[in-house]
Amino acid sequence: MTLFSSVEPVRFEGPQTRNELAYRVYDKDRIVLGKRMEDWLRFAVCYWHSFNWPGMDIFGSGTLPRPWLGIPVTQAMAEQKLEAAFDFLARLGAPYFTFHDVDVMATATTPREHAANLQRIEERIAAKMASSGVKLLWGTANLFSHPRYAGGAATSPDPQVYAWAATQVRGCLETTHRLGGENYVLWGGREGYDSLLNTDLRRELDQYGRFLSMVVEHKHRIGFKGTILVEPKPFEPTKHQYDRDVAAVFAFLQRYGLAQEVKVNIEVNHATLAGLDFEHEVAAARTYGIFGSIDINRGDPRNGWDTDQFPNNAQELVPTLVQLVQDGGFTTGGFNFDAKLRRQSVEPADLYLAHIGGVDTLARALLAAADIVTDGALERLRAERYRGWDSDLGRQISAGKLSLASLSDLAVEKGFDPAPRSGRQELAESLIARHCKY
Ligand code: XUL
Ligand code: CO
Repeated sequence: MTLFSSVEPVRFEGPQTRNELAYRVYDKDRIVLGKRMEDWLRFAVCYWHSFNWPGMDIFGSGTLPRPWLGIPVTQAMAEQKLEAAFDFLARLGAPYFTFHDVDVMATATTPREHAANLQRIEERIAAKMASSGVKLLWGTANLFSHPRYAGGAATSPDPQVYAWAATQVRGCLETTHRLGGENYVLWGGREGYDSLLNTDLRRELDQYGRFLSMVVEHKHRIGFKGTILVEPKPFEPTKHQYDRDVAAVFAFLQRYGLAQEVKVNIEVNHATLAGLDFEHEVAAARTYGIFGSIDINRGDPRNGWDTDQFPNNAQELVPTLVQLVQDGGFTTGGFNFDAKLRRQSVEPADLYLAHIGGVDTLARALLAAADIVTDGALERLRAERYRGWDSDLGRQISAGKLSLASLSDLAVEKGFDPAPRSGRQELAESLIARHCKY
């Protein structure tokens, strides 16, 4: 018996069910365009928000019953948490989970103790994974909570802090590898600055570039076949985070020769904090060839911070799901619920209700996207808009056959007078809306 045992295993019961602890749309074995729903969504429950977060905020302490939390966390507490976490994962029917090193292990004070404690819980996690069949989508090291990281981890002004970060990442990458993790994530929460006045920007970026190169070197040394992912976010906790969005990460990867080695883990609420649409970030990553995985959540449109709420608006997610369906799905990535309960959601059932709502939202968006891609009208509308590029003129420009001068000469000679044409934006928007019927 754990905190989460009071809820029966969550099953698909269809849209008519009156049971709130059932899936209405997510039917894991339902085939959508040749692939099981579970294999399209590859959803994960995150350890930190679901099992490690006690519901505190900057004005108040924890509200959620999480009896395994405390300072320090002992091995017994870490094991009690693991028991509860895997009970929840199994009852929810989650195929994957994600974790930070410090989420799962007993508190450590020295680098040696850190490695030992992680190793100790890893064996327990491995046993739980084997008996439950739950897989690891990704692991990551927490390089932002401990006071030592206040000035940054890989961008710290202190090389001993940098070495501590290396210890944590090495340990967590190796643990992720041994647990069969499909990706390894780096979110640089403290890799940025609060003031440029005390910051050597060039030095910090070079340190960070070297750190990421070491991670990639180590990945190959140990034979980890998963994907290394950087997670963009513009700010919070720092005023400016170096990995502010997909474009900034891509520029960084190119500068340090890592664009073939590292991809991105895109989070909805991070995209919106950066003033960008989530689907823009996904489109940018696909364009640059660095799309990896998704942290699914949402912000509050009237709050300017990372509220990490569970997604509940399928229509908002359809433009992203259309892209995913066009690509045939994730490769090593998945949808990780990097989302947390509100402070008043104190009952164990609330964690189930939150995830069920989120998973059904993804399933709705997937079904709508599959219909849109099958129907083809959106793709035709787009193709029609670029039709001119199939002409002789378009082909010659694309093939690089014309110089600036020859092109301008041609325009003058032919007297080009192109008339404005409809972009059909309203039609495209209506098309998305009318397919959202699940
Ligand atoms: C923080 C965030 C992290 C990363 C993992 O905003 O998204 O939880 O996903 O470190
Ligand atoms: Co995240």
